[in-house]
Amino acid sequence: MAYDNNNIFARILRGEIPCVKLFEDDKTLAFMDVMPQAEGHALVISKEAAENILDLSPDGAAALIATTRKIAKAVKKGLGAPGVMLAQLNGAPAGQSVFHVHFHVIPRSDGVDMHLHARDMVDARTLEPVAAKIRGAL
Ligand code: DGP
Repeated sequence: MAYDNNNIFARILRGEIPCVKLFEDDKTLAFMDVMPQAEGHALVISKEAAENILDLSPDGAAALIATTRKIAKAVKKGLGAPGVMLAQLNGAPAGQSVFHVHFHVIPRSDGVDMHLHARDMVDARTLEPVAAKIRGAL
């Protein structure tokens, strides 16, 4: 499948759709997931036009991992998360629903189940106070 320039994350990168931003550098962007599977669920995307990690350049993959690690540390510290889950889905059969390469960073705690993947959208305004805590720990 060819990369679709109008996928939702490409539109966020172009500033056509808002996001609750956490961090940005020349190769990556991190922001809050609007369909969080847990409070503090963040996404880290590459600025390369790549559908999945298999299409991403080695340099782009290295940058994506570096930022994912940075955000995971901030989620752990800023939210006091005992565990942090990283997920990265390649292709619809693997559960990918937005076809622009990204990592999920999901805080986890004992005995707290995750919500279903990409199911329920929250009001973006509710994400800002959580994002502020993550930013504060970067
Ligand atoms: P995946 O299924 O791995 O491609 O995950 C895509 C994630 O993107 C999913 O958790 C829901 C989230 N998502 C979908 N649309 C938007 C959006 O417009 N803004 C934000 N911030 N997240 C989105």
